Amino acid sequence: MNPSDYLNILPEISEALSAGKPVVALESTIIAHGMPYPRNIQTALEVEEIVRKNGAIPATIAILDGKLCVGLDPAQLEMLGNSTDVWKVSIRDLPFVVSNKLKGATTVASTMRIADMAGIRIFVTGGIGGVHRGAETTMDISADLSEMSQTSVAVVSAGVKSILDIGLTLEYLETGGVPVVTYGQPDFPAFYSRSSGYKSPLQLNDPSAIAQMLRVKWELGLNGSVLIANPVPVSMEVPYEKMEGFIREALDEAARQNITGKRITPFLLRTIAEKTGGESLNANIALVKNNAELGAQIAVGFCL
Ligand code: PSU
Ligand code: MN
Repeated sequence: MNPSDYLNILPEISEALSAGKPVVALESTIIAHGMPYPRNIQTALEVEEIVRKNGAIPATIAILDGKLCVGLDPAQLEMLGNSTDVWKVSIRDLPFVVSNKLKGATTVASTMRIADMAGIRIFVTGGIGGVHRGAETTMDISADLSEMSQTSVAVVSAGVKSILDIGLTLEYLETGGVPVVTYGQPDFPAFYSRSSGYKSPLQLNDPSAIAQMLRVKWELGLNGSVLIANPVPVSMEVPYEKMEGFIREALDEAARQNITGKRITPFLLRTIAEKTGGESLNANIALVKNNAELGAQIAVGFCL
């Protein structure tokens, strides 16, 4: 078997790819483990619609029945978003979940890998995984970062959530040769907040300029991702200082309950959403939609 024998690409998507039309990959961990039902499904459908309105074809990626699925139908989305037995699949989980024909939601790392196999170059998410606070003792550094240094799929995110050590995450991306470009402002955004206290290494103000940079990077033979950071819309922002308190409480709670490894990110997301009484969830949904718009525009520019 070749890697491509494991792919199950919806006809609309494979036709678009062979015709050189814009396609945007979307992840499924955000649906299965990042947001509560039913807003997760509703958001996933709206995000696909936004990608279409902006001229690209959406390709939500997940693992079902031993296949790497590129593009899901509404029933499959519903199943992923409303089941309790869906695996969170990062790179190392891929062979186990595929060979045992389990249900799998893909993280940034595994979504990138599968998008690459399918030939999709632009991927939209909410936030990437990174270097966790305290990583100097836990060694908890997301496989998203190592993936970004090797796989040539650009990632549009709202920056990095401050459940992570943002400074160390930016350092790690530099070491991995991953350009970090913020759209439209000099500050690197912190997911719920437009500013993180860190300057963005790069700034570009127009989707076609971002598309051109991607083209040049890969034409130069420089493999790997580009992190495109898109600040949350002003009206939906939760200020950094306000989030910081909730994030510290969530981290303390995780330590008390001894939550580690792959469970930590979903645990923190859920706890923060509860603590902010839904305000963080509304911001999360708004920023993913905002990223879908930018990602589709970049994909359109990339295909010209
Ligand atoms: N950060 C967020 N929202 C998310 C995730 C991260 O702000 O939904 C998810 C993504 O799927 C990401 C994964 O790839 O968590 C990272 O998990 P880990 O830290 O276990 O690698
Ligand atoms: Mn981890």
